[in-house]
Amino acid sequence: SRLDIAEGAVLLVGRALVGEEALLAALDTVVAGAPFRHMVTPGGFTMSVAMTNCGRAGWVTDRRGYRYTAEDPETGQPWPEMPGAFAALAREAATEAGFPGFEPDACLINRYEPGAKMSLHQDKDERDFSKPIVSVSLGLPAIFQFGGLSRSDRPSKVPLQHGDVMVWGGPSRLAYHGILPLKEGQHPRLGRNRINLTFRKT
Ligand code: MD3
Ligand code: FE
Repeated sequence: SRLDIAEGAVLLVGRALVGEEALLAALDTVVAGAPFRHMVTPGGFTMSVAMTNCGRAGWVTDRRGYRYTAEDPETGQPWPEMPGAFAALAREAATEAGFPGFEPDACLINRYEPGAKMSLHQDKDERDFSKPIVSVSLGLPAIFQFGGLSRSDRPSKVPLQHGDVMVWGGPSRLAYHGILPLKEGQHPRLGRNRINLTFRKT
């Protein structure tokens, strides 16, 4: 089913379950080429979320700042190619949510273990905010916090389950958002992990 969360923000419940096995197989291939790692923020904190990327551009952070790179800084090699199953899902979900023609060049892959969280933030490292962001939740459930355009707007809570796809466009593109600390659990296919694929046009 399709749920409108806010203007431009659409939750496609279970949308990634069709083709789930192809998606998870492609994920394994990407992670074999570019393993998860805990990056460091410009402020010197190690993130609780482990990250990797695929596609022409990958999001990285270190003491120097946040940016997109063509190469994995751990290896100097290009990030793994965006799998066809990833690109197709992102494009189709964006179209279903009212944003046709979405061709992401970046896929950030976040891995949460129990206790990991992502504090409220905005995604502002891209050039064209008219393009949406598509995010795919896999594995353990999480509670997503969705705020407004100002950090002080009280966020609402949206539970996200394995297979859910969210599209954030229009006025929602610059909303503050975050993930509450993951609860303990076991997922039949992904164990003690939540994986989030975030597709962006940089
Ligand atoms: C709403 N990731 O990587 S994805 C991120 O579940 C990030 O790992 C979270 O926030 C995660 O930056 C949330 C959903 C998401 C992504 C971008 C957004 C929601 C968004 C941009 C604007 C508004
Ligand atoms: Fe974000």
